[in-house]
Amino acid sequence: MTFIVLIILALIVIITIQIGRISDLATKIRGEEVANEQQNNRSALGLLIFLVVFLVLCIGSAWYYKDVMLGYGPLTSASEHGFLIDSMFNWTLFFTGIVFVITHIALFWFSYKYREVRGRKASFMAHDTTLEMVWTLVPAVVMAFLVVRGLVDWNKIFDAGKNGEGYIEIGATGYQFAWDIRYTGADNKLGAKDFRLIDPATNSLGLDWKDEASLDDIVLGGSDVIMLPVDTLVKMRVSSKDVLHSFYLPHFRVKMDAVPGMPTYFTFKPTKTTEEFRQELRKYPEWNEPYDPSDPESKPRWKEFNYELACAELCGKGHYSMRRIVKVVSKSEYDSWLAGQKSFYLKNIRGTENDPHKDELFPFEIENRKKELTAEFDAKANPETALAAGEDIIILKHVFYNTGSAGLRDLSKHELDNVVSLMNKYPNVKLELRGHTDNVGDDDLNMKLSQERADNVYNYLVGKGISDSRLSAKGYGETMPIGSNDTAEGRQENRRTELRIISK
Ligand SMILES: [Cu+2]
Repeated sequence: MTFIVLIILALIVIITIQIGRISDLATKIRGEEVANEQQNNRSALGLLIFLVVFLVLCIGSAWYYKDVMLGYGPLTSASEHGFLIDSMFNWTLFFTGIVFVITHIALFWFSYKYREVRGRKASFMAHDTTLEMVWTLVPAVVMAFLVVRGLVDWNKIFDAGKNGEGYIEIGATGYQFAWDIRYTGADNKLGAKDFRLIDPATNSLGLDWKDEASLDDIVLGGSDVIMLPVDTLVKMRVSSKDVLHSFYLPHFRVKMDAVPGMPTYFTFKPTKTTEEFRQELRKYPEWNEPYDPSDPESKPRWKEFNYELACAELCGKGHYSMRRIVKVVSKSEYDSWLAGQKSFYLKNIRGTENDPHKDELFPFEIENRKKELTAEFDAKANPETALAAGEDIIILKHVFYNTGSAGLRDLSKHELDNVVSLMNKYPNVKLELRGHTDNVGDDDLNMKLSQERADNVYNYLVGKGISDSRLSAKGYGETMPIGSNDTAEGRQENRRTELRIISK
């Protein structure tokens, strides 16, 4: 193939050289002036033909490809402000289009009209005020129109939400090569973050767990679809952790640079759900072609359409992998999706050594634990239900002791107070309080520790008015493990306090 192209090129060069020689000879035969004039005429005509072909191709190709350009055909804007931006582009295209056509016609027409003709001389003009006025004022007016129009639209876009209209906030942090997408959770507030808190393994965003607003923030997994509610203003807070990225949602006409150290934002309101946009695409024949051209049986393209997020900055070799799918759904679908998400903190940080709140319980945790314990107690203390062996035991998950001692920590009182009220609810229930340890340390000391811990629970309950005839306390040391003593988790399971229902 390359060989053939080379031969063709060589032939073209040879032919050009030969034509040059022939015209040299012809010039000598006919005389230089006549030959020059003929050459000028041919060149001028050639330029005219080029002009016509060029303009027809430009306009024709723009028309041919209009359906794949944003703002035309099926790719109308899917956000409220997108129409402003599209109309700005159209105005700009309108003016620059006029200039484009006029300048090209003038350029080539002048080349034709003022080609060298024997006996014709150029006229000389020193100055023309009218001409100066026209070519200064017309562009000035057009530029002023475009700039003012752009400013007005820009302010409209960035004023969104300032009139008190509610909005949801979403954080997008770019890094090589992905986005961390963060939702606010129920408080509609993104928690504080600090680059000094960034830990690639446990806290890639550097969220500050001491800020209460961080605790319910939801961070999407790397391949999760970004969900947005339709007809709701979204304030997108954009930042970067390493190099420049650009947060680009082409269908919503949103594009904002992600700059390290400089948080930026953008507000926009999606107006069409993904499904509605697909239905619009469906009307176009090219969107009914198979999604996979090699498989005519594959779904039509419109069914496979998705809004997408792209990084619009060439940020490195994995740049392409920053693409994410964006899905716009109804408000109710969005709300139920959001309600099903667990916050990053509760999923990954709560109770670990990175948790600054590990010595406290949150009100919702106290509430949830109360419900859980009550449900278990209700089921097991019901005189009607027969309990099989082992089923008569309830583990007190929220009873905590000081390390290595039997002293009850304050946090335990929530759980124990619940036990008090449940015992009052079921006056016939009698309980054995059982203490257990793991196998670390001396057997006898473990036995003693577990007995003291059970005694302390006993004393607390009696102190709250439960009759001592309904309670007994016994330490079992390390004799009844429920998990493996070989792992930290197993040992944690084994260190526990239980209730056993003796009678009911
Ligand atoms: Cu990027």
